[in-house]
Amino acid sequence: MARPPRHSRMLPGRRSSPFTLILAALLTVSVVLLMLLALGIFSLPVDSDGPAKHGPRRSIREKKNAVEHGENQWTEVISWEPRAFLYHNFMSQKECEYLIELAKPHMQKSTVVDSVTGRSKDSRVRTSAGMFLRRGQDKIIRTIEKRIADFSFIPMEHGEGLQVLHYEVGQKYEPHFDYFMDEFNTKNGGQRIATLLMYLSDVEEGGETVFPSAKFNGSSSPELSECAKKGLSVKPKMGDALLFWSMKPDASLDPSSLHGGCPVIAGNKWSATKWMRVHEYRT
Ligand code: PD2
Ligand code: ZN
Repeated sequence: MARPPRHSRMLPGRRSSPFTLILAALLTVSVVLLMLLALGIFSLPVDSDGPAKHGPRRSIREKKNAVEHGENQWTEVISWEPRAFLYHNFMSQKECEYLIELAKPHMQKSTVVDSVTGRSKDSRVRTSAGMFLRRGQDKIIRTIEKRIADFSFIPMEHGEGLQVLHYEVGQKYEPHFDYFMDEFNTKNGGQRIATLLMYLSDVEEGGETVFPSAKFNGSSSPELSECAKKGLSVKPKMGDALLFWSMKPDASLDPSSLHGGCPVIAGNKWSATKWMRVHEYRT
């Protein structure tokens, strides 16, 4: 009887075991993935604090954040006297809408600080409605406050709670200083050193922030209201934030920081203010 050939295991046509097939499939998938990674077509999701931050590839979370906050975040120098900068697309539309919805049910007529007694009082100088949020109130607010600290170089602990403001047609905030003239209000945290004003909505007409004592070349855009033409002005745009300093780098008060909110002529204006102190502010 003829014996079976010695190398029958190697003969073509013999079936591979399921284990070999699975191994081969896994190997093929790994090779394809490695090739895609090498070509940069596909990237692994890594934590945004991980190494991908420093390379050309970004994690899915980083890309989402970039889209939400607008890839086009940029800084415009508004003036050096006073020191004022406009951070374009500082906040996402979602964040703006979140602050408005949070504040809406609690709005009350705004007040001003009496320069003699230091107490809040009703005034025709400021006709908006507003409400204070607690510092670090929730995750979204903490994220915004962390961003404010990063952009202003002033620690979060120096900030007062955010104040959300609403102006209807005709409502305004006459030119004023954000720093205090009384001794009472500086006991906690010292003087107000800087303000970050966030525009939570666009305004059809009016509502500009005006600096009547700023040094500037006097040219102004035709789309500004008459009030805004009386100084250096910023037109509100949803998501933009205006940082200006009430004190000079030598820690003296800066009178050129005089500023106001022009009357709204058409539409509605929503803004949020973060006042920052020289020292830590206890809430
Ligand atoms: O909401 C404004 O435009 C505005 C203008 C001036 C707010 C403040 N000041 C403020 O909150 O101090
Ligand atoms: Zn102000």
